[in-house]
Amino acid sequence: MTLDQQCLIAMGGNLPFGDLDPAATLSEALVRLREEGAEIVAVSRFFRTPAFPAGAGPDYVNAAAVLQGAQEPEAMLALLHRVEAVFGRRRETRWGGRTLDLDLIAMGARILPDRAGFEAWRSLTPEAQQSHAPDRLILPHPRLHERAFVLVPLAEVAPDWVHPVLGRSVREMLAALPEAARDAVDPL
Ligand code: A4P
Ligand code: MG
Repeated sequence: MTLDQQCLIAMGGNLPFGDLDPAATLSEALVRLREEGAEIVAVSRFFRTPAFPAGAGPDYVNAAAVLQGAQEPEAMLALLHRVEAVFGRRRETRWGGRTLDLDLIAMGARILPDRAGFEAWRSLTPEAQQSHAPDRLILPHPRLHERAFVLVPLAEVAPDWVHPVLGRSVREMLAALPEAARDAVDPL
């Protein structure tokens, strides 16, 4: 697999879907992704993580996976959205509780829409982040480098992936986070 085809996804959920608790939903979502043709090459362990922002509902279960990304990024995001919908995902509040969130974290070294567009999303204030959701695909995911609930699982499956704008590997981005944030991410 060339670097540019390495497709990284983050998975999360903190609300039950029918009989499925969030960990079961994540497992079933992986089955469904395979059925829909995704080639999953690695999956991290599942982790229990405190909801962000603090107090925003029950703990999450988070994980990360590497997919073989022969598709265009937009097609991959559409697939992720289809699978979210199968597991009851509703979009009500930004950062609100959810049965399943599948985010496209990166596709190799691609930067979308372009460096300036990425930087504009990356540098939003926390308030603007909460009230503005992008209406198009941003890659890499503009918050990945700040989040232990993304980086801890990602470090198990893609420790050496290098952020094409920040120039740091997953391992390095994770090491830069406060120890308390890393320690709050607990394997199930
Ligand atoms: N969009 C643009 N770029 C991307 C991308 N790279 N990946 C668009 C996924 N989606 C992308 O996303 C909002 C819009 O961003 C969509 O139109 C999509 O096409 P969304 O999934 O509808 O809404 P969201 O999930 O609220 O946004 P997002 O960005 O996925 O939320 P976050 O920032 O990931 O936060 N706490 C813990 N502990 N664990 C979590 O997993 N997740 C969130 C969601 C909040 N708190 C959490 C967790
Ligand atoms: Mg999402």
